[in-house]
Amino acid sequence: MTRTLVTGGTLVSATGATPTDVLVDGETVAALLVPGTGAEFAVEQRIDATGCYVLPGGVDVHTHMEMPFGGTQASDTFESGTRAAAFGGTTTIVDFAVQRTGEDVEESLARWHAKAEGNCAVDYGFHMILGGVDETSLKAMDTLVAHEGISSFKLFMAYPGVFHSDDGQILRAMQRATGNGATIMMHAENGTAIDVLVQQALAAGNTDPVWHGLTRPAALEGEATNRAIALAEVAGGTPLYVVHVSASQALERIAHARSQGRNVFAETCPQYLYLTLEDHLGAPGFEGAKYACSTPLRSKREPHAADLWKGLRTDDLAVVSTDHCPFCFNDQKQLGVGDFSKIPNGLGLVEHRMDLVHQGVVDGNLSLQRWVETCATTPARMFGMYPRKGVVAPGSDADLVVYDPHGTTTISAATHHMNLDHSAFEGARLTGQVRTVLSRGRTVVDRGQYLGTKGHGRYVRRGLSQYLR
Ligand code: DUC
Ligand code: ZN
Ligand code: ZN
Repeated sequence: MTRTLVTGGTLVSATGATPTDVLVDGETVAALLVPGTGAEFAVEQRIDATGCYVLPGGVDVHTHMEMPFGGTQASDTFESGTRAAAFGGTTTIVDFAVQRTGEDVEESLARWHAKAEGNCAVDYGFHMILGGVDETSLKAMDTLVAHEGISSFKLFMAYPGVFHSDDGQILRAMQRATGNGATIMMHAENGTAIDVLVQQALAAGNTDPVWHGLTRPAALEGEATNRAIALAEVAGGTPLYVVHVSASQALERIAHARSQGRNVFAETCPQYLYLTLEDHLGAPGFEGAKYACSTPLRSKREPHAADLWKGLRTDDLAVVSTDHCPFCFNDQKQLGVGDFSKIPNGLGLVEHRMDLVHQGVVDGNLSLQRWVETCATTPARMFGMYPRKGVVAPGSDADLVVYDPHGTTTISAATHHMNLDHSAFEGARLTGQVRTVLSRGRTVVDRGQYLGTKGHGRYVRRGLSQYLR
């Protein structure tokens, strides 16, 4: 068992930033020490973190590794995606196992375990997508919560004919979750109305990628979010977590519910904080396809991004995840040439979330503590992994990031580690740099070198949300 002493750094947590040395024994944190007082400990490894932050490893609770979607499959495997996550300072992902209508939930989960087991560089958990809500899948929810370490289920108000659940199905799943304590994660967009707008746009000859966004208006994200909140109330106060919030209208409904004390939570993703409908999805030619994700990028003429940063400050948005769902431009995004509705939806960002949100700290949009809270501590608490994950404290898993706040990270497809032939943030120059990453005490990344191994990452059995009020 390796003992490691991390010295000279400033430990940043959700509550503060204090010069602290960290003693790691084997896979866990053994002690937090007054700087310079660790000489008595015999250690095999010393990490000099002078001038750097020391943070809990990032927790990305929304990824889709090798997910079959849009007529193809997300291009990162669990192996490549978790390695890329490690490079970016994320040491835990929670991915989505998928059950489709007619499929058995437990068999679907077993398929996802088979994809991930023995392949991951960092630890991983699963949420379950319920693509078919019926008596059998409802019963399976109880089993997954009680025995499989899965305490959150994603439902879709979008994608009719693929993942969509109608309001009755949503209500029934929420009622079940109220009974077993699970959280319902909601993709809140009115998919039925969106499908009409998509057909109308295509019939009018509007086929470019920007129409992906124009046919998914913010009002329909707001409407669906409001409906999900109402259904959760009717279902007895089911914990509701709205995923990938991009629109002010949705955030407003979430903030209102929260002001009433409801267990309504939400995440946003870096793409919605920085990229826009006009400049990215609306890029000339077919270039915009690189930015097609759902919910879509929003207009820079409206205050969505500023509202999202504000929501992160006030905790109306509790988490930043990535919705990492990468598709290569060649062959995959190009399925949508001449028909925007056939562009596989998704961006690849698992490697860059910590840096992109840190840039928000540099720009004055977020405090240092809130960076750690939204990217590590709250996601761990929200999805039942705390204090094993999300905090550097005695007994916690030794998932640590040594982060140089004065370093520079330049994002490029030429240098990133995701299995993706382009980057949504190509050329972005960010202040801050991941220097060293430990996953359960093992150094997996150091100064740009990968030192981890496939299969080091273990399945994390999760409990119920620890963020309810
Ligand atoms: N949105 C995406 O952009 N990709 C995967 C699924 C989703 O809901
Ligand atoms: Zn979604
Ligand atoms: Zn998603």
